[in-house]
Amino acid sequence: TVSSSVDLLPEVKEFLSRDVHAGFVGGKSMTASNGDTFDVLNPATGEKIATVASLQPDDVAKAVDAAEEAFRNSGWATLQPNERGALLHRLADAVEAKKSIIGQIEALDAGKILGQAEGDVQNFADTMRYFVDLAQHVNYRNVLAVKGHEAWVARHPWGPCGFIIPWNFPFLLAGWNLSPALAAGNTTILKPAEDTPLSSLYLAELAKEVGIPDGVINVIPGYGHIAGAALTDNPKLKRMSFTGSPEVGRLVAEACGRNLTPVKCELGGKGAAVVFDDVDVADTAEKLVNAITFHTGQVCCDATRWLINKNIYDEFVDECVTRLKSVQVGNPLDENAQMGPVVSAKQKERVLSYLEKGVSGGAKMVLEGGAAEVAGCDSGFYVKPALLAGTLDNIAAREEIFGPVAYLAPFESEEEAVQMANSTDYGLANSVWSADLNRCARVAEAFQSGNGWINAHNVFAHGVPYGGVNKSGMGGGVLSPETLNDYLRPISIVRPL
Ligand code: TXE
Repeated sequence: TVSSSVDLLPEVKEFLSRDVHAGFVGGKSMTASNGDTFDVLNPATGEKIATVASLQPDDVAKAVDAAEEAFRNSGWATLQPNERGALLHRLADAVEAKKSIIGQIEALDAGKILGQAEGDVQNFADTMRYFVDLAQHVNYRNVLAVKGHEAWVARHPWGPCGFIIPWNFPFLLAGWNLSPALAAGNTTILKPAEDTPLSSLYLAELAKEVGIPDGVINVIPGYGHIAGAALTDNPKLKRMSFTGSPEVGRLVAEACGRNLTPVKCELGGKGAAVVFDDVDVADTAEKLVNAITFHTGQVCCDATRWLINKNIYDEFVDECVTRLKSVQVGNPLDENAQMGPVVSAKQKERVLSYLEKGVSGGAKMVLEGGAAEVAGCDSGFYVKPALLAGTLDNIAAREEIFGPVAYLAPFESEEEAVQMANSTDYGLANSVWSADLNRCARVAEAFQSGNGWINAHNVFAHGVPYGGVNKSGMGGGVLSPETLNDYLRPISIVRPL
């Protein structure tokens, strides 16, 4: 009944046909100690596509023990970087070779447009290769010139590292998080989000197939407050990395603080796009519309506050409205779909409630959003793009909505625009749009955020750190040489001569 122009691959059907998708610990599948499971739905149709083991605290403890055991005894941590790299390159190659399979699993599980899901799979492979290659060039014995002493800094992997990731980029974030830790020789425990555990479970099996030792990559599906909390509380973890909401980030950081476990948090955002009056209005409107509809606006670094110079405000808004109205909402497996559903009924509710709260708080509805109907997908979690306008103290301009909703506000001067962009507790990514590149550079550096983009939004490159400040995160971000360094434990060795 579902309007889908793509047939599921036999491997995907086979994968989904399992009775229970177990966790993967120490190279073996693991069901919950108490037998609990949870259902995974296809956001496009609301239909159940898998039953997944809901791992319990005692199961999580076993996963951390398995990672610790593998760190000590599997030989993984003591391989030379090139030997470890050869195995990880095999994993990256296998992921790339299975791009259409993993892409379909991800599209079904996360409600992601198929081409975008495949892009995430490719990004996983590219990220793993980037960190593996970088790890060949680390100075693992950095000799220091100290008068009267022989001294050096040696760098070793830490041990078992924990990762908790969200549902918006499940496979890509598995790659961004695991790659530096693995390339540096650590062992890992990954807790995927309960909405989207399937691609991580597929990955764990693939890792075993290519010869990554058992216990190096453990995947523990489960609820955040059960499996996630048990992982964060585990004192045997040497490092923790969390990606998700600020509310849960705080809980994770508190638990890690109690154990003095170093923690990296990548949290939400409320990014601004500052648009000056010398831009090509149609081109800029198109790019911002593409950014806010990409993965249905469930992107933490999105521009969700569009600050527009008052001279072009009306023209810009008209351009955006026309474009947003023509966005084709549909099943992610339908080749004509430009924007898929949001991830869950809960997320759909959240998006719709923010539209209501925004309007009752005084915002003007410039383009009415609301629930969207998609033929053949009556129970899917679809919403339409929406535009609100008003002052920035409105709740819809302050809080992260995580849907295809942008909030518009006019500005008069550069100074005012910067002040408006920075008037948020978040600090992940902002962009500035102008033909005057000196002005762009000035404004971008005045942003209080981890990332500032010029005449573009959502630009990533391996080597450029990506991460937030303030309520958007802590711990230095991801994707850069510094990230690899985070996963290496320094020890200073000194001998008086
Ligand atoms: O995230 P949660 P939710 C924002 C976005 C979204 C909102 C809510 O605004 O609408 O958060 O999403 C695990 N201890 N972002 O509720 O709960 C959970 O199982 C340990 C932005 O889904 O933060 C999942 O694996 N772990 C964000 C992960 O945390 C716990 C992406 C994220 O879930 C836990 C996602 C606990 N007590 C949401 N409770 C971004 N920055 O991209 C939950 N988890």
